[in-house]
Amino acid sequence: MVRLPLLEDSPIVALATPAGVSGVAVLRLSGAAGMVDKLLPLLQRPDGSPLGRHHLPPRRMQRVSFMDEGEILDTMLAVFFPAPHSFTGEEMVELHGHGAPVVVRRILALLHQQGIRAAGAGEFSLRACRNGKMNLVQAEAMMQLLHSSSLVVAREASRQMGGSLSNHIFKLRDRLLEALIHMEAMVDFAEEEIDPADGQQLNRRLTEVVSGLQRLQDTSLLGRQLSQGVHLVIAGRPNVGKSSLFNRLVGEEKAIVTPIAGTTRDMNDAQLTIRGIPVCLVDTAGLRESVDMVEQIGVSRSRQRLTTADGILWLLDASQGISQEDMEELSKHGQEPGLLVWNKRDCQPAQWTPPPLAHIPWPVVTLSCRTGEGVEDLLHAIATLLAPLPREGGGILMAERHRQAVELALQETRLAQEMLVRSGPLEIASLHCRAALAALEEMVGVVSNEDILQGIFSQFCIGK
Ligand SMILES: Nc1nc2c(ncn2[C@@H]2O[C@H](COP(=O)(O)OP(=O)(O)OP(=O)(O)O)[C@@H](O)[C@H]2O)c(=O)[nH]1
Ligand SMILES: [Mg+2]
Repeated sequence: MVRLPLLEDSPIVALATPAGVSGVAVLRLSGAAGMVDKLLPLLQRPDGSPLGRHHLPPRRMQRVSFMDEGEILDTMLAVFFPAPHSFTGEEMVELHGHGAPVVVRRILALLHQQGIRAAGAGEFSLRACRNGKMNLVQAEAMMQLLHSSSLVVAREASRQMGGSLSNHIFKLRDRLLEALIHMEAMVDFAEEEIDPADGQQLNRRLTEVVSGLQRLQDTSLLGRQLSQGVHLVIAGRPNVGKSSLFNRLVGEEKAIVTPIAGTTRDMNDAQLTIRGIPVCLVDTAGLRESVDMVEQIGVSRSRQRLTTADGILWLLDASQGISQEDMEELSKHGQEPGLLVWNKRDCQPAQWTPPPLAHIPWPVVTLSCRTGEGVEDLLHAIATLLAPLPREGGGILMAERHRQAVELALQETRLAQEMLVRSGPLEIASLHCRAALAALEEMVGVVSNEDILQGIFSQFCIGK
């Protein structure tokens, strides 16, 4: 891993748009005050006169020519962002030129000759964090936004970029800090009798922190579902058309389909979005007792996968009806969110309706993977099944690092509270309080550790 220079403000440049032929290529430059003076000798005004700093009013696009040995290399638009009113908080310039890879390479080489070096991955964002333009959680949300697999994730990431999650963490940190100060004041007066009202007030403060952290921790599963996709597992007896449904929803012939029962053994999965919800769709081996060793392993893995599913699509064959085995398998999963899907609708006459199944509380959908009839209904039913996913409101823990920080802070605050309730040593309670505080501060980057910063920013794109 390339290590980023952490405490540095030397001038840097990177291409902010994707490499390759494109309509426009945007180069971003950032550095300490005076950075722009290194760039000016390479630029000219459209009338061929030299370009001075005063020709670049803040945040206004100006036409300029980028010069190479007295010749115009590219005509472009330049925008100057004086410090501290820029993305990084440093002096910045954006150059919007033509997206010609050879020209971009040459421009970069000329800038390097001027002492403006190539930026490392995430170096702009790292500087923005260091200069207080955003906190660590906001920087991670920005990365999450760039990589979001669905609109639901993108919206939550945008809210977090705006501070929805970090503001919440800061509030909890402030409460915790008040509690800690309170606690330490009590330690200082330990010889005197602790006023019960004082103890109660402290306990109330800690309870507030615990419930705030608990509410956040309760969003962990949702956050995992958002960032990795809701695990939707297609299950049922062999040959009912599970792989056919999988292929239809994924939109390609990914899984093998044959008339032979027991075709699928290895599980297949695919990432897709259904009505804006990120889904990890899983095709499994048909459930039955088998003497074939390979199939047996497939079946046992399918059963295993069913236990961790966020939602189940239980497929039945309309030409066969429901079997005793189906009923037995279904009874194990009735408590989980699921849909009962009757496939092969085309094998039945138009007026056919599925038999009522009193013991299964799941909504019923009928469709045909062969003709496509009913697939839209299924998509609608899936979206309804997964509807509890948030469409608004903020503060969902989507990153593993955030989940761990909140869990640790919660655990430590509870320990502090327990110590207080049991009238244990206040010094120990205050140590737990400090540990909780440290976890929250590390999460938002109030205190930062170089390894954490390296781990986060090295995953960013260059130019961000
Ligand atoms: N008529 C009709 N046949 C279908 C439909 N869907 C699937 N089939 C057929 O049913 C057979 C089994 O389909 P698969 O998708 O392989 O079934 P599966 O549930 O994945 O089977 P296993 O992998 O063995 O568990 C194939 O011959 C499909 O062409 C449908 O809607 N109508
Ligand atoms: Mg199959």
